Amino acid sequence: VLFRQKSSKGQPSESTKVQEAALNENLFLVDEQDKVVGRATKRECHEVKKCGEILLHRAFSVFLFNGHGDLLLQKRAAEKITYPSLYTNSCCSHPIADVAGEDEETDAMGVKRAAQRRLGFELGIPKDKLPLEKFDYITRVHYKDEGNGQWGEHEIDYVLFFQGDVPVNPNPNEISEISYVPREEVDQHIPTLGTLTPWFYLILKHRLKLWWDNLDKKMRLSRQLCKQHI
Ligand code: DMA
Ligand code: MN
Repeated sequence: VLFRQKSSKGQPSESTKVQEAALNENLFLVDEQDKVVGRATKRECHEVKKCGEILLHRAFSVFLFNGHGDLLLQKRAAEKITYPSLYTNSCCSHPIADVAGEDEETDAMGVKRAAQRRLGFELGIPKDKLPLEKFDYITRVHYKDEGNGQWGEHEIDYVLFFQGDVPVNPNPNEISEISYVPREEVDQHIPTLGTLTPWFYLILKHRLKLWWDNLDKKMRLSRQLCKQHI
């Protein structure tokens, strides 16, 4: 455990306010073919409706490996509105409709820009250490999870790999722990982390080890949309 955030009683903490403010950001709504069909706020995109429906939106999941090929994992801060305090992959978020360039679909440039922005915000990695051409767009995963019944996810999630030795300085409003896991320790280490986020669980269960084993080969796998419901 590299650091732990102090808990504050009474007033909503600074990080709770940050999380609530972010609910007003506009995300991209997509159809099942990942065509943009509109926009909606982060709040609207994560609210589970009475019928169990959740608006389908565009997202990304970064898997950040160091030069040795160890994967950075993070524990989400307790103040995250969705999936608080769960262990997950290095960094996840959404391209934002109001940020210039995050709508660009060629070579997944929009999500790569969003990933660069969020790796700066969540993990404190300087932008110049994260050149856009070093991100590998692996595939997209369509999944839905009803979360705690109030807040859930329904996304087309772009899986991005990035390998490099980058300095990290985690933002405690977002992350309460990080660890680097070597490939050969993943099976023994991950069960010690408790419940995982559903998207990380899904990617880990189906494809992560195959992709990880081929990190050096920069293997290009099928980019067709994988559809997974858990
Ligand atoms: C959303 O991640 C994206 C996926 C793939 C679940 P998040 O909840 O960490 O988003 P944010 O950091 O923007 O709150
Ligand atoms: Mn989402």
